[in-house]
Amino acid sequence: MSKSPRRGSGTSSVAIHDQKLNRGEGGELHQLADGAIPVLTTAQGVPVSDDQNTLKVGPRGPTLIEDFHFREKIFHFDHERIPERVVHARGYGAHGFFENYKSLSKYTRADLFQRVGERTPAFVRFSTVAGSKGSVDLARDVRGFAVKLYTREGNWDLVGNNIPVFFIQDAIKFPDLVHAVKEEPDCAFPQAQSAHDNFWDFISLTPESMHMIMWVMSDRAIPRSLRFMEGFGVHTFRLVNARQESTFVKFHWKPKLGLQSVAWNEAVKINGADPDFHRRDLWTAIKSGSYPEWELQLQLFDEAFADRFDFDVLDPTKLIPEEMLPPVPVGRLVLDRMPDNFFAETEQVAFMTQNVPPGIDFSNDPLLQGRNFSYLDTQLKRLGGPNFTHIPINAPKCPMHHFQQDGHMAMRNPVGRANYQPNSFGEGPRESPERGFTSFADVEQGPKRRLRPESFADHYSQARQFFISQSEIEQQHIAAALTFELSKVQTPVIRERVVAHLLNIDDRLAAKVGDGLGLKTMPKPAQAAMPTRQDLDASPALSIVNNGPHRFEGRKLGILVTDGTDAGVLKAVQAAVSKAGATFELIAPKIGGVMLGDGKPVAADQMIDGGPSVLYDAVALVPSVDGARKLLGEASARDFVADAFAHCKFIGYVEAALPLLEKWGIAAQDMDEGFIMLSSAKDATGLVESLGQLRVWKREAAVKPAEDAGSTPK
Ligand code: HDE
Repeated sequence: MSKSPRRGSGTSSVAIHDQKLNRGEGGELHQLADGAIPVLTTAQGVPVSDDQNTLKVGPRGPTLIEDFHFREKIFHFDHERIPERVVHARGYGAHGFFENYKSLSKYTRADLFQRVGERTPAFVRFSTVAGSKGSVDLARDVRGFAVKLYTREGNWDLVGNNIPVFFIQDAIKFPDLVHAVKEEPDCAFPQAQSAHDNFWDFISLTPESMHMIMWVMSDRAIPRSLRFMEGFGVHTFRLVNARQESTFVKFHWKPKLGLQSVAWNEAVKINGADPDFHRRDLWTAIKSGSYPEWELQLQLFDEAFADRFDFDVLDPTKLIPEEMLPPVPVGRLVLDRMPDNFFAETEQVAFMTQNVPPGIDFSNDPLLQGRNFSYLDTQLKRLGGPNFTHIPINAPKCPMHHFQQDGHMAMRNPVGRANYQPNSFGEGPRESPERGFTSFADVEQGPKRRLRPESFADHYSQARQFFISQSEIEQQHIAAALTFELSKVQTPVIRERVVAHLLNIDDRLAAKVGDGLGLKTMPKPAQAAMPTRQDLDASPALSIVNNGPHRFEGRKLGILVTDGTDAGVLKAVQAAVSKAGATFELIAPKIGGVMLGDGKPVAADQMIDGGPSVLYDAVALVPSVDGARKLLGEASARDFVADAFAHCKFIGYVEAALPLLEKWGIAAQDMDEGFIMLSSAKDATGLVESLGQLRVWKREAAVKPAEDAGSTPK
């Protein structure tokens, strides 16, 4: 080993200061004109002379503790992480605005809802619940949909989910629920998955969770994009107007581009191919100017409606069907800017259900009441002190005047003498009975007890209503998801207990899952506090498939190309996709690209291994005859096509692709309406029109035949 003094692999900053022109590691040129590049300093502002080597005694001697630059650098690095969120640790945020369609002054004095067209700045963080910060995006899970609105009368946080109901009815059960769903404490797996004993054990012993279970076993729990999900405030809240009149309200965010989910087998593969699939999708959309948008819709109702509604509006395991109480559109939320820095904004943002401006108030939903305690508490742990409202992402954008002072990392410090009130010096702010937040003066009375209200006792009727509101294919997906999840449960009695609950929801569903699990005999239906109501009408609004967006806008086509690809067809497909407001990627045998049939080179976005078809909403196979021949033995190309077929995607193809389809087991009779021949450039428009249906779900019967009902366990 050489004993001569060494520099690190980078160029030392001494050398950098000495030179006007320098070559970086990659050989690229850095222009180092005086003043153009700032001098590296310590956090105290001391200029640093060498950032490549610690201070040592002699070239090979021990490191000196007086090396304050090294110590400060490592100290800060050691403390870079803050505790991740106990739940919703994995998330992704974006900035935007909310804009009113109309004034809601009749219902609320909330300042942000008073003036038509007014925009309120917003920050939204989407999340999964169970996994840690580094877990995959396509876990089967509820998605958080937390919205912070920086109103002129204080921040309003609507901390919602993409599912309108919740697992439990009382906040005191939240730690149990979360412990159960997270990785098991001894082995520390499985990560970001509910498919394990502890979760299903808890669920099987908690019948109030059944409605939510139907939702999380449905395709809602594996959304295609954060842009294609609904959001819900879940609880009943109150709007309170200037006359102190209260109207109950449920908040709904409806995605402009419609709802869309992926298939479970697809989700599993996306997690491997691109664990950041949802992040990348949101980042790419916003950076390219395709701003996702949601409409805020309100279900507004009074005490009389609440009294005659079938269920208790304070029970967070129940929803109000939209057909019974149509939501009213009141404004739109647009996300148009990604954070400059993930940590500063998305990681440090502190949502709190108790952040409400005057005009918005709580109901007595016991889950909401518990949350109002939890969120403030959790910020202290995560952000390290009481001054987290000084962090820009959490700071209101309206004036603030109060006497709170000092504490860790205080950034805004009071000036003047009086830091209390009342005071004799005429200093500082005073409260305002007119403008200030006033709680709705509801009259409460009753014995102080730990009690679950009788009106919360029906655990199955809305679970059944959700199930019967789904299309057949969605019902099959629910049965398949339950079968998959319970197949990972190793304790047979837990599996049976869940099936016993399903018997209270729908016999066919229970039979299907029982059969899928290979139960020899069916259990008895679980004991129910109240019998399941059979008279609730289906609610068509609850289906994703029956409410398709009928357009390909915002979606992505994967186009497989090879050397010799017909340039005319390719260009026509690209143009038609762009015209529909969608995007495409070219997938080629090599990332360097291909030479098209017209002799022009074109760059690829992905090589076939790096761009499996699960990353696209649909595919087009546009190889040349020779290119297709070369792909015949290529396993990744086979998967590309086989997965697109199995996941019921639309497949555009040129004649030259037929040998590929045939070789990979797709015979002429398998080619349903989801196969669209691209004989010439003219066919591209037809292809893109069909793509608006998003999936050919009826194909699923061919690729995944339904279980034989005759084998139903007795
Ligand atoms: Fe949360 N929840 N939660 N939650 N929740 C948190 O707050 C809690 C519940 C939701 O992107 C925590 O800052 C309790 C329902 C979202 O930063 C914590 C109960 C709904 C987010 C907490 C619930 C939610 C959280 C963890 C039962 C949908 C992420 C970190 C009473 C309406 C917000 C944090 C973000 C985060 C507590 C139930 C949504 C521990 C006690 C119901 C979207 O305070």
